Amino acid sequence: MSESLVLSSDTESVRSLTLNRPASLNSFNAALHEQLLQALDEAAEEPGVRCVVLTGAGRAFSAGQDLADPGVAPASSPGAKPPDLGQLIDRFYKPLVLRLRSMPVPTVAAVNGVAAGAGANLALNCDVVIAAQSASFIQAFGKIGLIPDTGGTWLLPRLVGRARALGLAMLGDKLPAPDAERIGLIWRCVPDGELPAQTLLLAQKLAAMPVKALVSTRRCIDEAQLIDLDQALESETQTQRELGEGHDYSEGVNAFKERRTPQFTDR
Ligand code: T3D
Repeated sequence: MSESLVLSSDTESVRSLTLNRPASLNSFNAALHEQLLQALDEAAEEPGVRCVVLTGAGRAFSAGQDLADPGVAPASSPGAKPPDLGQLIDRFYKPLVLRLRSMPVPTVAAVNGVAAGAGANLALNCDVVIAAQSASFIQAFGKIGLIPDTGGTWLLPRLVGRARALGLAMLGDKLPAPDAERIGLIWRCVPDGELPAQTLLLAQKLAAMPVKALVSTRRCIDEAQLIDLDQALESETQTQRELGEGHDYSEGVNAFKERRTPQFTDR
């Protein structure tokens, strides 16, 4: 039987998903897309999972679209039928981004090496991005005549502002992880050898927190980029009302008063 393209392992309530096509730098073909989407669906449905970590096997996080996939081969001669890249995005990349951004638990990208094209934007769609010091981010799309997809045009200016978004996307230069941290593209970078342990610490910390509130925080912050202040205040009111009725709010306040560690369970 062929080896799974997405390796899954649990440490307590943290589920780690590892992209596993190291020979082609974990680039995405249809099978990897299908397996990753299924793995994310399973994690979302499993009540015991309270944080999901995405990482890559081998020396890369992901080099984005598998450019050797016959399905994306450019027209071989004038007049030959070109590939429908829009269909590819509709079928695979769009559902992947929407799945990630609607996960009912926090998501962490542990960027272990180069993250290029859709691979970079896959990582940047996670709630918290931690990277090894030797990792890098490349908006490689422009070099092959494309625009940043996988949510890149939406994400990049929100993360680093228009000037840096355009610089990264138009030039397609390799951005080392320490610079990615400096300009606010990612949360932080850590020495290479510390990435697994630091990732687990971070993920376990998130998993022990009131994850329903954290996921609501993601939603409200994303929404607030699109609405005016009145609407954002209203969204905060509604969300806080709902969270105030939950178990985690009582547990958090009671634990504070009783000077004990809270046990959060809402999802
Ligand atoms: O196009 C569409 O279908 C629409 C969707 C677009 C989404 C996208 O993601 S577009 C962007 C696609 N990705 C890229 O353009 C990145 C291409 N790769 C690179 O630029 C470089 O490989 C890296 C900068 C990522 C790493 O460079 P380096 O020197 O460390 O490694 P390498 O030697 O280039 O690659 C190692 C192997 O991985 C090599 O195979 P080999 O020779 O050992 O058999 C290389 O061909 C393979 N590889 C790397 N990236 C891809 C890939 N194979 C298929 N697809 C790749 N994207």
